Order: sequence, then structure tokens, then C-alpha cells
Amino acid sequence: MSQMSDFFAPQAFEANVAECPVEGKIPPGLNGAFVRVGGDWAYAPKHADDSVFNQDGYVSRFRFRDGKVSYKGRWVETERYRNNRAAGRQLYGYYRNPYDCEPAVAHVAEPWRNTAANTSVEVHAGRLFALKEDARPIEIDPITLETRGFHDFDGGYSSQTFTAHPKIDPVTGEMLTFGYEATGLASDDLFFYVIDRAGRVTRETRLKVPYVSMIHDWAITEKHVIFPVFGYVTDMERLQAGKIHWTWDSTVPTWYGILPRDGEARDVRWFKGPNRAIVHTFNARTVGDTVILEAPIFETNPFPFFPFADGSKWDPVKSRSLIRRLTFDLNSKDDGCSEEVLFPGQAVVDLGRVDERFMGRDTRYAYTSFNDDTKPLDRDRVGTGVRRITNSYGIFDLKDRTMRSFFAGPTHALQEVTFIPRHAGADEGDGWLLGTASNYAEMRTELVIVDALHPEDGAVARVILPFRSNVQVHGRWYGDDQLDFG
Ligand code: V55
Ligand code: FE
Repeated sequence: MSQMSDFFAPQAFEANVAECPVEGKIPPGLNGAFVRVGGDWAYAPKHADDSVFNQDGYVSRFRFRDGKVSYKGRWVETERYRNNRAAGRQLYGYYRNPYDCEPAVAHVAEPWRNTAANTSVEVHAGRLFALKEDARPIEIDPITLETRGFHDFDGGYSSQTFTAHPKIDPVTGEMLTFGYEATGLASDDLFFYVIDRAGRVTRETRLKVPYVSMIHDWAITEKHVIFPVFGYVTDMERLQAGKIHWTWDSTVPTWYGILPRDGEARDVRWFKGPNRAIVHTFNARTVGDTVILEAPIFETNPFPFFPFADGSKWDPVKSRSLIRRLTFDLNSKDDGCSEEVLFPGQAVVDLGRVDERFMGRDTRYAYTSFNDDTKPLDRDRVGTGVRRITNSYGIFDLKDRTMRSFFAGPTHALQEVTFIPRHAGADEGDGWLLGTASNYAEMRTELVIVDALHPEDGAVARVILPFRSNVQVHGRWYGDDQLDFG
């Protein structure tokens, strides 16, 4: 089972590295923390075909201070993690299905209690959170990485769930966020929230979705928010039958719900597009009476572990994402939208970023990883089991549609990229690209730092972890001005 071998084999330990070896030179002034969340199986999954999205949450932090880097990694001590440890075995079944868990821990009426908290992090109003879309945020101590427990914003947040991709408005400092399946398993309720820079809920808008679907990521503009609803479906019958939470239904339309940030439920407009999967987005903007969304988008089921409802076999070639631009006309009488592929033929990994100082505004650059098959691959050292490897970061210029890239080397597979501005007032795109890489030759994890103005020159520094770290999902950079990481 590939999800249990090489870099996906459980790491199984917590980590503390006082000072990581560094090759090259850490850019002066790069002080802060790169915090990641991912998963590791504390106990093997009950089902070999389960989703990796069901792994136990694990939070880790590269702490940068004056050119030196320390590392710490800990389990997120969820209720699930503690129950499994107490029992000494796996009590939880298929991804997001309490009906498949052992009855004593199943919590069918409170499914959020089963969260693995394994998807992303966010810092807001002085708190660090580990996030997964099936539950509220779990607060993490930023210094010790200890788990503090669920956070409900002083009772102001009533959805049972909270996205792994909240957005911070760079001008107002507000956190915009939402939860879907907000009132329980397979519920069609979506609650949208605005949380002010002090951490108080200032707005709640309760919507109904066209059908229950995975709304993993979304987008904001200065005036609107956009909720994609697509392909993955579920219902109580499926869950009561003990199946994995999602199945891919190629017959359901793809919807984009557009809500004014200050709107009421009646103000949402649902637009229909060609059948797609929008798991992650880059950015969006409102220009006059149009809303424009840019995102890496798939044409069919991206994930092999969520089965097709019609029994189709998952196809790795069809499930590649291309960078697209969607345009919605708020004055139109019909519910259509237009779609354009910005880089035809250029498949990308759908874990991308923009310069978040421009979140919700016009952006020129999108950053994401991809496989550059014109670059060498060292098969002798990587192993013949590896078919292709995510070996490059791309800097995609969405205006003139050119791309520049960084190649990590013939034995390296890159995870998600993060953009860090060189300084607060730097132009868009002037800064650093940073992210972890799996070094298959040494079977260890490294953090690469790349000058975003000179990606072709290679990494300016590599921070070495003297071991193979478990694979992250999302990681984010926070400067020393945003939170005290000790
Ligand atoms: C995603 C990841 C998840 C999840 C749902 O990348 C969607 C998409 C790591 O967990 O639960
Ligand atoms: Fe995500």
C-alpha cells in the first residue's frame, strides 16, 4: 500500500531539533516560523483503501531566528488520538464516518469530536489553530505545540465545522471563514462568518447549499465570497452503510455560490459551470459587476480513494489540474459563467499560493509546484518505484502568461510552496519561496528557500532535517510580528 511506504510510512515519533544543519545562508531578517500540519498514522488505518485524509494530525514548526533554525514536531492530541492511545489500537473507521467507528467512540450526533485536525494552520488574534473542515479549530500552544482544545470564539461561532482555509483580509485584518455540514453529518447548512481582528464574530450568514459536497477551499474578494460546490457527494444512507464519506458523482453540476461579504442569505447567487473539481484556489477579485476567480482546477475526481459512484476507475491522466480563470457576471440574467485555461497543457499541483498581502485583490503571480519532465531524474537514487516527481516550483504570471521556475534537483520531491514578502512594503512577488522537500537519495526532509526574483539560480539555503519527516498537507509562514513562537 503506497500510502504506508517510503515518505508516507508513519514517522511515529515526536521531534525536537535545537539547531538544524543549514546549507547556504538563511536570508538576514527572515525571522518567524514555518508551521505545518499533516498526518501520520498513530495506528494503521482499519481499511487499506481508506483516505490519507484520515491520518492523525501532526503539527510541526521550523523556527527561524537570526539565521538559525530549530524544529519541533508533535501530534495534535485530539480526542481520537487519545482514545486510540488509551486502547492501543485503531478505533476509528473510514474517513469522516462515525458509523464505521467503534460504538464507544463513534459520536454519531457529534461527528466533529472525531476530527483528526490534520489539514492546515492559521494564526489569528494571537492564537494558533490546527484545522480540519470536519470540526472547529483546535488551538495549539505556539511555543510548546501542545494541544489546548477546541476554540469557539467565546461562543460566537455556532457551526460544528470550520474550513481548513479561512482567509485573512489584508486590509481589515478580519478572518473570513465558514463551515459546511454545519449542523451535523450530511446537513446542507453552510454558515459563513466574519471574525474581527480581535477574534470576535461580527457576522454570521446561514446558507443552504444546492447539494452536500466537499467545500474544501473557497475564495474572497474585497466585496464577495465564492463557494464552489462540485462532484463529491454524500448522504446519510451512504454513511449509515459504513462507507467512506465522499463518492464522486459525475452527473451533478458544478455550482459557484457568490455572496456579498455583507449580504444576507437571500443575496447569494448560484452560478453553474462545466463539471469540475475545485479543491484549492489561488485568489479572486471583484471588478465592477464581475467576479473573477483564478484556481488550479480538475475536470474529474482528483482523489483515487474517493470512489466513483458509477464504478468508473480513477484515471491519473484525467485527474490533473490546470490553472483556470472563471468569470461571473453579476448582471447576467442566466446562471452561466465563462472559463478560460490560462496555461494550456501545463499540469500543476493544486497546492498553490499567492502573495497574501493581495488576498481578495488583483494578483499577478500564482505560485505552485509541478513536474518539469525536461529536468533530470536520478532513478538510481530515487528508486524505480517513483514514476514522476514534483521537482519544481512555478511562478505563474497570470497577466502575461509566462512562467519561471525553480528546480529542486534530481532526487527531490517538493511539497506545497509558501510565499514570504522580502519586507512589508515590497512589490508583489518580491520575496522568498519556501517549502519542504523529500530528498529520496538521503531519505530525509529538507526545507528549501528560494529567491522569488531569481528562481533559476536554485535555493539560497536548505535547512536539513536529520530524518524523514511525515508528509505535510499545508504549511504557513508567520513573522515574529504575528505571533510569539518562543
Ligand atoms: C482535503 C484534505 C483533507 C480533507 C479534505 O486536500 C480535503 C484536500 C487532509 O484532509 O479532509
Ligand atoms: Fe487544502
